[in-house]
Amino acid sequence: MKIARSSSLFARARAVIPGGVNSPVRAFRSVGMEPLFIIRAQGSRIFDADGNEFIDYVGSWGPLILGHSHPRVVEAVQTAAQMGTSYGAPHEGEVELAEMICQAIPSIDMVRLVNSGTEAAMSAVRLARAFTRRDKIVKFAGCYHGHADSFLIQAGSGLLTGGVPTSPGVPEDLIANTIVCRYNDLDSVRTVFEQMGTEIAAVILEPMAGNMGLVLPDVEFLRGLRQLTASHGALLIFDEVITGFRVTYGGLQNLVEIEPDLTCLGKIIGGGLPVGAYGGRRDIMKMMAPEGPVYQAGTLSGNPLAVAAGIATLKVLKTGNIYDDMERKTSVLETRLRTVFEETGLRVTINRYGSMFSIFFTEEDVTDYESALTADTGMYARFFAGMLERGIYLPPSQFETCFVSAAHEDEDIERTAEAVRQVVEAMA
Ligand code: KE4
Repeated sequence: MKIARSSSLFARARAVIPGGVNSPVRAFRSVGMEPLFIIRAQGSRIFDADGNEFIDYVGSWGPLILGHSHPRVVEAVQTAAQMGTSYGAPHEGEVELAEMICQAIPSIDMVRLVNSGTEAAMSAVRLARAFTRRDKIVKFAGCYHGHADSFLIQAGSGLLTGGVPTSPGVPEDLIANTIVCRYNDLDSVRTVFEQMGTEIAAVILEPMAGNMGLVLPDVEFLRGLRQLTASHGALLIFDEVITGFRVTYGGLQNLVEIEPDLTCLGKIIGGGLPVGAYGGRRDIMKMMAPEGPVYQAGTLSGNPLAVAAGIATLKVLKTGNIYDDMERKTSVLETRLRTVFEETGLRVTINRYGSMFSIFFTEEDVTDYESALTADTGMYARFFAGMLERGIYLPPSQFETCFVSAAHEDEDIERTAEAVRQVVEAMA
């Protein structure tokens, strides 16, 4: 595979950008390769600087549920740009997107738009601390809520990928206010509440974890968290930055019928442009400035172009049977993958939900951080490289989630399954 252009671009990038990337997981370090520089993307395909074409299962880490350059999204952004790129003042689009989010997710009475999932999660935690007048938060090993200081403790995604789950630079007293429990282990949380329940402002989690690779929740775990937080006066925050509008037109919370107090959103609601959001109970959200005393702000929050892309994306998702079609295609892929691995004798664990899936190179069931860590990242790196050679672009990390988009055709699924067979046979 030709990589000369990407390689020279990467050399240029490393001279002026730390690690040559603007987000660590893009650096391909854990798969032992240099990253490919992408020049364009269309539907299920991405194209790199050396003319290589790939079927894309990263989808910009989740936002591109419709596939790349969806005509309705491109048109919406072009039209918005003709009227200006940013006003720094209210405009109708941000009201329309807020209304669409509130209509889709019953637990959200009010919502504030921001520019990233990180901003959404850090603002939700600040609000929870203000509302409860408590300082401690509970998170779960392997979950990732963006890079605000409070979350960079035993976090997933790029921290797990890079082998540094707790980042330097986070003050000890802040770490003391973040308690880390075990995902899908309600007893680990019950113990913490027994010891310090009156000090806990909130429990924050991905209701379906996508940053250890895909880890599905035990619904009783989720229900238990709802009861525990309610009975101790703590808030429950669902970080649905990945799952929001991915698993249904709304959140995972719609499907499990659990109402958190606050929800974080991002990715899909921006349609590939920078949008995050946090929202929830009116009595809580009213504490946010300028209505209340809790401060959060953003020059480009609710930006007209980003909001236009988000509205266009949600409008397409709301019509038709996109979710059923993605479920069908991803189910076919899962079945084909299971057959290939069984026939070749390579023992892996596959977790899938809707259009999200992960292939873990371990024989263990993967239900939490500890079991995710049993995966053989060296084997994953070999698998990743083999798939890339055959035109399939997977996440460059064992601890991320693959995404099927509405633009993936049956032919893409068949080509992917065949590539897996060839790679796995070569690995055996
Ligand atoms: P951003 O600040 O990256 O927009 O969102 C942070 C975030 C919050 N919550 C969840 C559940 C998330 O998955 C994320 C970001 N996801 C990662 C990939 N799993 C972003 C990729 C990257 O860091 O480059």
